[in-house]
Amino acid sequence: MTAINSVTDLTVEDGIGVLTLNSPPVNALSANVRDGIFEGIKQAQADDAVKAIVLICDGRTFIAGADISEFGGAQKGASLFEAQEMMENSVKPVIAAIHGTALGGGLEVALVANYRVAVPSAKCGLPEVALGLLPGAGGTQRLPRIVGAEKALEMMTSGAHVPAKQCLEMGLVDELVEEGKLREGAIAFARKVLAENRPLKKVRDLQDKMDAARGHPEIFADFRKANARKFRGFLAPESNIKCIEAAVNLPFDEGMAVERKLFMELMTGVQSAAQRYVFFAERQVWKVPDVPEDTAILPINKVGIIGAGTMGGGIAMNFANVGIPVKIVEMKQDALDRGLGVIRKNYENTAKRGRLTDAQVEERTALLTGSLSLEDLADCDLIIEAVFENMDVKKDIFGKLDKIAKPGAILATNTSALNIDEIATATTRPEAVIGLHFFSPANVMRLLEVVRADKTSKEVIATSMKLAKKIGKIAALVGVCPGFVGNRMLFQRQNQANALVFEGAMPWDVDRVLFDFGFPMGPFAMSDLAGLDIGYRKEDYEGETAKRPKQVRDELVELERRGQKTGAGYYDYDENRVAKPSAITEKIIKDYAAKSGANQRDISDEEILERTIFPMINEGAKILEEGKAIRASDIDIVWINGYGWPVYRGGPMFYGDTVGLKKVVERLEHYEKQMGDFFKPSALLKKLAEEGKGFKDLK
Ligand code: 3H9
Repeated sequence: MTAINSVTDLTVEDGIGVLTLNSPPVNALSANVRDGIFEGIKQAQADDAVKAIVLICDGRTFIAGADISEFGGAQKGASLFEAQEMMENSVKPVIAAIHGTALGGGLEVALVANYRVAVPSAKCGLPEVALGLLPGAGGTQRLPRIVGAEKALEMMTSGAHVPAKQCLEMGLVDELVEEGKLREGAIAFARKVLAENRPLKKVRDLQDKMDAARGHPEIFADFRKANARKFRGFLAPESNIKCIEAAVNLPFDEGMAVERKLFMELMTGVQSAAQRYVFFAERQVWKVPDVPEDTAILPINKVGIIGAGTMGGGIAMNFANVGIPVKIVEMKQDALDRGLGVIRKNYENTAKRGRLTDAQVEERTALLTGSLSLEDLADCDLIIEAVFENMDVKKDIFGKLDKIAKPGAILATNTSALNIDEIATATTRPEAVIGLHFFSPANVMRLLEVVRADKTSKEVIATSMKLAKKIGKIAALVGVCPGFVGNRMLFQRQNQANALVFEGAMPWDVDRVLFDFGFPMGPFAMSDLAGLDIGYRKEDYEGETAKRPKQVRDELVELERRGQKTGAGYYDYDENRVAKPSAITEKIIKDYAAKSGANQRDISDEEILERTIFPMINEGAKILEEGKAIRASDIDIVWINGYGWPVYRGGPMFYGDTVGLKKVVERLEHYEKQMGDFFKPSALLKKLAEEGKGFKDLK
């Protein structure tokens, strides 16, 4: 064995040179790996004992792409292009041997080999689009030459990790070899190439599929049209499409020039910076500084859920989906039957769309059992309370659970607003109490706020985070405060959305500005979707129990404008649920403002954006000051995964840094002067702004 460098070695086995890369965790194309490929292939070619070369990786995966953490830094060692050229121009056949994932630059390396073999569990993909990029090492020109324009469009704009069997069918992989025997299989394949005297096939020379697509611009027009909604706001999908068009219409080298130009545009742009930041934020969020990786994890083999409503049912599905039995407790048989019925319907609907088999529907529903007695939760390892938001009711339940639950069980609440420290006082084991704040629909939404109370134990935190990962959520650990992280910041936005309407903007103006910013919908459209009567109580604003004045929303509900479900809310809806601005709503707002003495005026889009978004950034800073979130990027994860914040803007804290905290503070102070304390910048925000820093500089 010859060591090429610290991460690469070359062994020669009976005529086959095996070049092995070993750069944990994912063999990303750092300088050492690029050098290793360049030098290794060069040496293998110079070695007369080597007749063919196998490129293989140690560890969990083939090359998972360029080293994202190196982006933007000075280039050291061989460039990726130099390493690729060395492979593509090799005078001896090169075979890439793939296990784990060949992604991005990793697949682009495999694409300059003459042949590719893979184990059945391997996957290949060009996921650059998810980083706001396009494959910048020839992937946009080589992939379509193998799989054709249509499949390349799908793969590159979705970033999908395509299973090896499908890769074989598409010709992306030449042969599958036995699982666990990649090295032997790849060597045997190399021998076959030599024995059969197969040509030194170069993907760049394949032209048939490009010729077939040329003269069919409708392939691209149709694809753009079909995906317009999905791609809205993102720059990278369109650039990926343009590169595939170039592959079809231009000679290889000219296509490469188009790829380079568009890659550099994306790479230096703010969207890709945001999406790369989110990539690392999603991995960072799992790390809890004071809860070490080796903290004991409690076994969770059975889950109990209290409440079979929409929330309880959705939560239950998460566990059944991964094979964990769930017992659901309700107070009344009909509510229990209804809840279990809704879950079954949900599964059946998924099966109808082909995403579950009938057998899976049966397996999952069989894991769910109902009960009318809390005592039946005695053998559960985790119990999640998901009843309505009332402190007395919750404390009563936790007091009872304390007596019923087995020692070591985790007692969780799904509250979105109540003080979990107070709930924990109802038990004699506050260390077992934690918040698991799921977002509706709980079986769909990716976010889970794991809420740590004062006395929650490290084991309970570590177990909750691990379990979140198991059920496919992305979990952010947050502290107890009103609304926790997500809703606390939402209150700020909602406050200003309502204020703006009071001052002269219409709901559709506010919604349009936030939609154009990149949210899937604005706050008023969202209210119409959820139902304006959620939490509505006439006694809150009328009679002796009144605790606030009557608002626009109350008037709308009184007129039976309860949102989409009644065909009208803030908006009017046609039979296809298409929203139109409503003259009735406008009149209610104008009358309300006149009665309250509001001086309505024209409000610019810029003001709408600043007044809805900047107070959120300010609140995020307060959350950090108070230690209710571990890092600014955790807050961004909450907003991207729980509230539809556009990922290409990186989350509210990243956006604050993009705008510049100096400007954010200036604008907040401007509004503070006009409208008071609501806009007062937090001490942390002011300090960072004064020092010319951003949230990214916080340690
Ligand atoms: C590209 O290739 C551009 C080229 O077209 C052109 C250039 C000219 N770089 O996800 P995990 C780290 S763009 C640096 O938890 P898993 C990750 O941060 C790239 N670091 O593991 C984590 O670190 P830590 C296109 C990376 O088993 C650790 O590895 N490629 C990279 O759940 C483990 O990661 C991609 O977009 C990287 N490329 O999943 C693929 N990848 O432990 C990105 C990972 O300190 N990667 N790390 O937190 C993935 O999708 C997943 O990591 C993978 C493994 C599926 C490979």
